Amino acid sequence: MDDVKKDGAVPAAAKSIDPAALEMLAHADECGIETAFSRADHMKPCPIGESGACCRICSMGPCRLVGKDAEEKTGICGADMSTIAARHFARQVAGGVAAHSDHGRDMAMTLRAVAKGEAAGYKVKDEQKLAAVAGYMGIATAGREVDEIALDVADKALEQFGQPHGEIIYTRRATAKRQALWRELGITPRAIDREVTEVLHRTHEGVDLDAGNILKSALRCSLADGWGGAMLSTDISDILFGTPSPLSSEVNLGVLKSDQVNVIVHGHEPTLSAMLVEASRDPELIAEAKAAGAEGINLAGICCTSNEILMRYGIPAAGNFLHQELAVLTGAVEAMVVDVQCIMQALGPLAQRFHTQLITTSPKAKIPGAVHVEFDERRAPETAREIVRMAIANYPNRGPIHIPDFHEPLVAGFSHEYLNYMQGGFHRGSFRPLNDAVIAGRVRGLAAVVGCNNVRVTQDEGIVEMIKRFIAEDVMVVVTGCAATAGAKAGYLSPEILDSAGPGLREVMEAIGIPPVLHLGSCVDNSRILTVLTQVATEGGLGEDIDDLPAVGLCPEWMCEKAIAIGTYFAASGAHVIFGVSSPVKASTEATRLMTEGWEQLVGGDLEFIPDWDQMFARSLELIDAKRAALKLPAHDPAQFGDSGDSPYFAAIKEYLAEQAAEQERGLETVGSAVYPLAEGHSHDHGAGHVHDHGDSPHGRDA
Ligand code: BF8
Ligand code: SF4
Repeated sequence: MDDVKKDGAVPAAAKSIDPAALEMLAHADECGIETAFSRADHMKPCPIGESGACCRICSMGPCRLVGKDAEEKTGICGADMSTIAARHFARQVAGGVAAHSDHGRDMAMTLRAVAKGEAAGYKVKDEQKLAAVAGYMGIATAGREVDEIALDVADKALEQFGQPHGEIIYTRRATAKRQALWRELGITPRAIDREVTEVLHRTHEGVDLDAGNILKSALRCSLADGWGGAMLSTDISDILFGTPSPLSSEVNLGVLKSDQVNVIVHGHEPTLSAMLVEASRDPELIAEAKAAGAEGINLAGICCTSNEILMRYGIPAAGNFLHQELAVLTGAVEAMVVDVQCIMQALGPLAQRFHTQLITTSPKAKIPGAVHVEFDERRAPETAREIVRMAIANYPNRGPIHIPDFHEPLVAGFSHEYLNYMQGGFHRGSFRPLNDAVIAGRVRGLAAVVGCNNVRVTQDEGIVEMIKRFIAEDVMVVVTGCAATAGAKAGYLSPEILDSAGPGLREVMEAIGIPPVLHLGSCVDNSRILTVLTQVATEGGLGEDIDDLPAVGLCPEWMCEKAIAIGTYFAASGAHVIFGVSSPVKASTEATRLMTEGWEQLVGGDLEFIPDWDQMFARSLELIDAKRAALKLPAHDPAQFGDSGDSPYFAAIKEYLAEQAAEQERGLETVGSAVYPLAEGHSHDHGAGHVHDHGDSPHGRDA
């Protein structure tokens, strides 16, 4: 993998493992159009900056510490390599926390507007989740109106950003042991904006000059994301749009339709895209699309906005981060609607070479070449309709199209509430069956495979390799973000994949009734993983805290600051975390030591960078097995279990998918259908005519 990358141009076949991407890259070459993949051939990473050895904090520099004795050198102010690397890393954490948390703030602002009756088209969709969140926040619910509670929740959420005193309230959702440890170390986050500001202050020229101390402030800052901004974002999205429960959909560029108006949503926030879901199903607009010569309106997603509306509405995913340009290259996208984060500026000039209308919607994120239609929650349904109409009007402008015929079925929509429900129902929800399976060794451990695509490594390869190898070794996998989309494109989020799971894992997944690879949502939904791990730790039998669990977190293809923030908050929460690609502190032996042994001693978790997939996987199993041994659990023995037949549950899913495929053959729209018959009150929304059997509610107990 990475050896191919060292000398510039990467052979075409090594750019991606996704056949749709390879087909589109060949098409781009034929058209003479550049993409991030081809630009990466001509833009090698700067080895000094890549390794953390460049400081550009002040204008006496930039100072670059290079050469054999680089670690003995200093910058002009005397800053040594460990300070320079740690400072840069901490600023990456602050950047990531700022991005996720500002997204969380916007969600809280929308909830506030809803509660005050000022947001047209939105409402509190999940009252049970609202009550649960009010409970975490100590807000009374008895005898109160939904909007009153929602207003208090929104205001409490907004307080978390700038409160002058106290601790971020959601840190109380961690285990008692973890809370005490954070306090003892002085890393309990106080307010979200304050932690970001403090890292920027400390890493200004001439302030904190001790790498260990700088990195400790990075830990505290990251916790303001994981147990602050991101967790609030997940919760408020669930309140407004529904807590996810499993549903089926499809993924990859083949979800674009040659005969329909294709609208792609791309970015991270679900607010406007949820309204676009409604608009794309509006009979009046569908009629207008037909009048323009199309068969209908097809909404699809890229990046985490995609995950948000996939998880709740079953809207298909056109791809992950590196698919954004490839989608435009199909020539079949009438409008690409972007909000914030992970949007390439290259989309501006690229869209102008096709008929695609690039539409920016956030005042925080404008792109040259795009039309700006600003999102305003007071008139969101009208904005969404306006955008869909722009797309319809653009349909006749289409030139030749090239849609690669690759699309995979997937099941998404696993919230921790649903996992509780699945393991015991509404009143008895728990993680007991999973904990017992880990204790017995049927499930060897748990792995979270999350994060981005990065052109410096073969697209999706590391993510898919890890998922494939983990489940074969009886390790249960949860996925989020672009990693979830990568896994889905390779077929690993389909129930069929149970056949690739090890015998112990297979038996347990059949018994519980969940697949071996669970899509938990977007990148802010990594907070769901913190909740799951905390609940597993408190369920009993696997120690007392996250650092006791046989679990690892992996981000094989990390790209941006948000990924760094996520990795750091998992480490600060006690998890062993491994990133691929390249270490941003590799130039400093001391910064590297501090983030591995140093953090392990402090918080029980750590952050390692291992670019080689084989070594990454071997290290993951080593960490999982070491935790099993420390808990005095039996060593994993795949021969001990096995030969389970298909449970009625999986037989039902397979039958369901077959039916769905048949219906699609007949031209019926079935994407987004519920996989399981669930109670009312669950999240996914398929419009009129969608009915459910009654049963237990998925909104079970919470950690
Ligand atoms: O927030 S995984 S490339 S889209 S940053 Fe961006 Fe990375 Fe994708 Fe989701 Ni997360
Ligand atoms: Fe150089 Fe120090 Fe300025 Fe950094 S802060 S650029 S190391 S002089």
